Amino acid sequence: MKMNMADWDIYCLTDAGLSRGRSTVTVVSEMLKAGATVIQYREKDKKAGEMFEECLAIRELTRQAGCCFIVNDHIEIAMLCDADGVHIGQEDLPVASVRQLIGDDKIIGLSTHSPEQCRAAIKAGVDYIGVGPVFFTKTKKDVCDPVGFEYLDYVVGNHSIPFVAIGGIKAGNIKEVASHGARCCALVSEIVGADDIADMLRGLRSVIAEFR
Ligand code: 3NM
Repeated sequence: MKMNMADWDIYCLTDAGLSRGRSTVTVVSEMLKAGATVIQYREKDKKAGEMFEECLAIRELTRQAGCCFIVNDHIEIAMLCDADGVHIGQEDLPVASVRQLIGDDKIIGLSTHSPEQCRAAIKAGVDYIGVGPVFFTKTKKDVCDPVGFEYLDYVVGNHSIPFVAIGGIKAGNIKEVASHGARCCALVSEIVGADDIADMLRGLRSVIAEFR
């Protein structure tokens, strides 16, 4: 069965390069301590074997915690570890082909950066979209310039598809993003780079809770 996306508040992502020496599984355990509702495995510099081993461990932990588990880019790893879904970008395989592989019971998320991409994503049948980058970010290579609040406001005002605001979101600006209508925000560096990951995530979740 497809996992419920309605309880997503903070969308957590892994990034070993920004985790200050902590292992990806340790980082995920800290996120789960704070009640993470969704975690995406996103590792750009690891070999498939290592990613597969980590995803198997994370699948076990997230299943025990009732947390949704999404794998970035690697459809084969998502399928092999029985993740709840995959997240893909504009230049990856077409959504219809990804759907053919993973089936109707799994979640497909797609990064979008413009109204045109939003409309195309909805037409293609994705389950949720990423909306960003809201602010400048160094975390994602080759991402377009920030879309500011203009694109976010467009999605909020015109569509009902679940979406995740992303890009440069921090403890200091998340309230502003939520006030524009985002009920789920994705943060990479602010969470994995925090001194106390669980504490940071608890604080971020409490901001979103004020808007629900
Ligand atoms: N996707 P941080 S921006 C993974 O706009 C990702 O699609 C983006 O990292 C998009 O929270 C981004 O450290 C990186 O800015 C977000």
